[in-house]
Amino acid sequence: MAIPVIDFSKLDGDERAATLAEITAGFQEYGFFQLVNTGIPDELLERVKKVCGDIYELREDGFEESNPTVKALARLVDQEREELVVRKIEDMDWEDSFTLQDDLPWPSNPPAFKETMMEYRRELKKLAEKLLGVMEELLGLEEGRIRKVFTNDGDLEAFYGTKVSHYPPCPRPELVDGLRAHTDAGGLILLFQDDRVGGLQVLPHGGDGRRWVDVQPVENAIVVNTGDQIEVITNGRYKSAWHRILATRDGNRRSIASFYNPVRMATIAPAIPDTSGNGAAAAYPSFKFGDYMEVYVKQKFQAKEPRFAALATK
Ligand SMILES: O=C(O)CCC(=O)C(=O)O
Repeated sequence: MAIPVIDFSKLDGDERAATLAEITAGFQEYGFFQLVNTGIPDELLERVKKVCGDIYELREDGFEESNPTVKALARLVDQEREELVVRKIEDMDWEDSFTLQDDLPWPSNPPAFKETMMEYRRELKKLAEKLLGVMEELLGLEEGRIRKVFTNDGDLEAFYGTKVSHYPPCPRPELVDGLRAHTDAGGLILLFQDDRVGGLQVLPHGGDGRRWVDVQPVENAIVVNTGDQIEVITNGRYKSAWHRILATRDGNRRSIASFYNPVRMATIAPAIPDTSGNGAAAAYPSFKFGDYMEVYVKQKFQAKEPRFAALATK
């Protein structure tokens, strides 16, 4: 089972219907797919790789010297030398990351970082909005319906954040994950991952629920996945998928994840009828996204169903 790679440029041509069918399968059967020919200039993507590589060079010493996970792993390896029993680290991740939002301060070094990433974020936001439109069409919702939910009926701009991460080489990848398995909390996630260093794995909906599938690096592709809020809005039709990042011994994996989410005060509720045939058992609650996030931050690496249940009883 391989994660689909879809040529997004075909959406605007004779192969629109076939492309829509591929996107439907991506959302429903896998929860993840990759888009190529998105319209984002390769030249911009090359600059993004360069400035993100440069910024990590400035952060690298800090990661090695003071990252808590690096320290925890070093302690574990010491214990192993003393022949004590050691167990995999289950409460930390082997990653270096920071977040970009238009209204928060940005790193000023390297000088080209801010300008390049602002340009990149504008492109990704356009792509996210186009994809939400595609999703509305596929679900038979009126145009702009999901955006209306995300913006609290047009009161505010949808939340849009970008997480810049590196997963540096890890001496003992069997003792810690790059990022532990989770589903994403929000709406639509667009990920620009490393061209060469893999590590992202998904549990596809159409699989046996146990076998992790690699999201293979594809040059200049954008990986798409959906979060828990899209699962509720689509009444379970587009479920958020479990994914994780394996730590690797060699290579420093870069990933830039853009999150297009509802605002915290947005009311999230199913927008289409339940077609699962499971009746009441499949019903999702209605809640404020901010309330969901309060539960999510404490339970990110646990199953999502208790989170939905917690919101149902509020
Ligand atoms: O780094 C990645 O490729 C994915 C990151 C991710 O899943 C997350 O930050 O929630």
